[in-house]
Amino acid sequence: MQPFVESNDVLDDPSALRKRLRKYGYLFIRDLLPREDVLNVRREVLEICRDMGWLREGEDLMDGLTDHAPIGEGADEWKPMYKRLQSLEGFHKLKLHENVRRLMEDLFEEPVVPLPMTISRVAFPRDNENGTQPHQDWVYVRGSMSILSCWGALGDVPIKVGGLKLLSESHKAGLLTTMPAPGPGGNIVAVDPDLEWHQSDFRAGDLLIFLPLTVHAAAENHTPDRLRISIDFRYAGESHTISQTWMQPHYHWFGDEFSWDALDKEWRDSPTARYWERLPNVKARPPQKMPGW
Ligand SMILES: O=C(O)CCC(=O)C(=O)O
Repeated sequence: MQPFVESNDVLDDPSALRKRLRKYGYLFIRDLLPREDVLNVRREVLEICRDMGWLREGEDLMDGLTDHAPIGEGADEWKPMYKRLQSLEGFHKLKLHENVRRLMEDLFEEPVVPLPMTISRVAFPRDNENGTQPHQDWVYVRGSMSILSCWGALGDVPIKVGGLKLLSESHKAGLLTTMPAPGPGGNIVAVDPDLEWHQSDFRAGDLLIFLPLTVHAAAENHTPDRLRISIDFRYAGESHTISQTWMQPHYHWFGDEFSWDALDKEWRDSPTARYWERLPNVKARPPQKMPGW
């Protein structure tokens, strides 16, 4: 395991940033988002977890300590937590921060569109076999092969708590065959043993940006009691096609509870709500079918 190659040194050099992205299949930028904004969202998510009875009583809320049996994504007990989480304006607003937008414009060399669907994982300890398995995002995201994924920890996530690990240079192998697997996404790809996994401690505000063919996975949580909470979202250049599916909230397939009408009720008048309707060029199209799917 190698640490991520940090790219803060070339943050002001768009062509060097693009070169790094092409070489490794990812960029790791420290402190791209304001730490306080990320920690505020962490606090709100942990308040929801506390209300659900998931946290160990008598502990500091921000430590996110649990003694609850693992609850898997999509389970009945998980749904009310996730509906409240997806209703947080601050959660959806993080991806719109100008630091992210500016970086994306440098990478795409044109105005950009943040994809509305924004994902959070609230992953329990003692549940590593159900973590996200090695996969490529394009299988889920579709649309342009250049759409960039961004992953950030909602809080400080040292290596022992897991975070995200990524197979450096794996995008150079093209689109890989998937097999069914447990955990979010439900698929796994074979990992090239000649390539190296990269992983580092994440601090609140750091962002890992990667190509849709870069293989990545949840790293194991080696603690007995720490929740690992994250955000992931995607960006496209405005001339790139986005799958219509990604204009919807995450888990919209669960029905009206997970529609924008249900989720943004409290902040409908804010600039965060339906921002994509005010963008001049959004190329949302029905998702392509994949051969064999
Ligand atoms: O956080 C996770 O467990 C998975 C996130 C992921 O795979 C992604 O951002 O594409």
